[in-house]
Amino acid sequence: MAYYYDEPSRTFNEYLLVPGHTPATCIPASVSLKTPLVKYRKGEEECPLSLNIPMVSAIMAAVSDDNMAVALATEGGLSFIYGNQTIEQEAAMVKRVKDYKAGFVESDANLSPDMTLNEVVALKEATDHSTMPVTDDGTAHGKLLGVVTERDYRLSRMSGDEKVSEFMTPREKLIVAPADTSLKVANDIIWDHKLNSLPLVNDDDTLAYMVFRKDYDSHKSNPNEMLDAHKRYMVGAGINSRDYAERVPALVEAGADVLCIDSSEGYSDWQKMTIEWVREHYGDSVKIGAGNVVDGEGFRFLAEAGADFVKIGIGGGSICITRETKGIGRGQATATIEVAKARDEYFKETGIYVPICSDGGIVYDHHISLALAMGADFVMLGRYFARFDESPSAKVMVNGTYMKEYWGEGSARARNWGRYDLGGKKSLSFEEGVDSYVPYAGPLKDNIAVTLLKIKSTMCNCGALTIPEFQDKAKLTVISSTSIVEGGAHDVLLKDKAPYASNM
Ligand code: RVP
Repeated sequence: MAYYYDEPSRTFNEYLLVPGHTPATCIPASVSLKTPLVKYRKGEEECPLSLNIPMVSAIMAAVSDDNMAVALATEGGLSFIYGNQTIEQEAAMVKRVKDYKAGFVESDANLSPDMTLNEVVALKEATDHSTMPVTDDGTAHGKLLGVVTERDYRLSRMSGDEKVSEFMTPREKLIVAPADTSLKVANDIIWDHKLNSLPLVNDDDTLAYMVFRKDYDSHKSNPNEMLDAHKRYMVGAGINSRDYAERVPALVEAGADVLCIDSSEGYSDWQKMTIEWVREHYGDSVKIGAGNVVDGEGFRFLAEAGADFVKIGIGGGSICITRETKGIGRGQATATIEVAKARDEYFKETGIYVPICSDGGIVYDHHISLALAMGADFVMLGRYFARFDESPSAKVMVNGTYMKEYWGEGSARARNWGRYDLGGKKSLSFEEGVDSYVPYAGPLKDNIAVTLLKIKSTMCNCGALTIPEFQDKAKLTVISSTSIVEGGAHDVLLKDKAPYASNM
């Protein structure tokens, strides 16, 4: 006879935190959101890889490319580059993140000397950059011949046909520095000479990077940056349980800091075999997460198989229709609570703490706080990040409002058969995801600042300065459907329909 659970499975929206005592020392500015990403012997050793904020971006083509990875690592989180692309493409994205030197810009607005003023203006509009290096071949790494800024031309007085070579500031008048100049020294030169930018050149006078005054300032104001031992941004990468023997070496070679098997349902022998292959070839030096599961049994299976972290969630994603098409899944809150219990039991038995990640279904910022309180070490978000400038998808105007495109990995658009693989032929026979729009929300940095402040404030309401303390002290209550109504603005006529949650 089938097994029946006694309780219905619940979503985050059905829970609230009941505040605890807040000591005077407990203020958002003192809260640490540092959290483990991979397994370790808690109490005996330091976690070898921690996140500075408990947020990672989803393994999705509409969410996590190298651009998103740099933006999120800057804020203390981590992206998992999507795996539904060729091995070469994914490895190249990982490498671009690892090669990215914060503050050292590979110019994407470059001129050749025989381009015209009209072309300069068009390039400025297209890229939004007003400082443009001039190189012999018009590329970011050609021989440096000069620089054009807005101070070099006057549109009202000059003909659009005038050549760049006639009005650029030529190389001999430029202050430049060698390619291996540190960011700090580059910044000193910028200040000493009252410059806005400084070209860094190689020995043969080809252009290496540009350093801009504003970038140094922003580098200094990101204390949470996720950096590796060589001060490079950290990045994760998605893999599947089919081509791992080729994909994993390429990603490791490219510098991926952590891998994650991307599957809609991970309680399977394929995941075990993938982890075993990684252990056999790399021991513990390559970190690999697995999932997704929704109960304690699934967690234990993957923990015993050697997963470095386990991801939770089936069917809760905003673009996911797995529950409708296949009838499998579980309310995200219930799944998180049960897996957290299994994680704690496993820790008690073995001394090994396997971090867990609640993946999908985060609609409001406070859902992140709930997931953490329920025992998640970090959360994975797709829709949340898809809304920002840094996501790879197109920004489009729909009915007078800016939107970003956002589609599921199980949609016909993505055709990510690897994620839904159950053996057999390599194809996606039916859809488990949809193609959609999400409201455009601007830069990641601004949005994440608000989200983190809300999480920290909630933690203070519960008297907690760290995530483990929060998990220890949290008091959670299931709420009735009428209290959910009471929780929003009610019985008033709203003047402004703008959503009050930043995460809408
Ligand atoms: P959300 O943050 O609610 O948008 O959910 C993102 C998550 O949804 C992903 O991390 C993944 O687990 C899941 N997903 C991605 N594609 C699909 C699908 O097409 N069904 N689901």
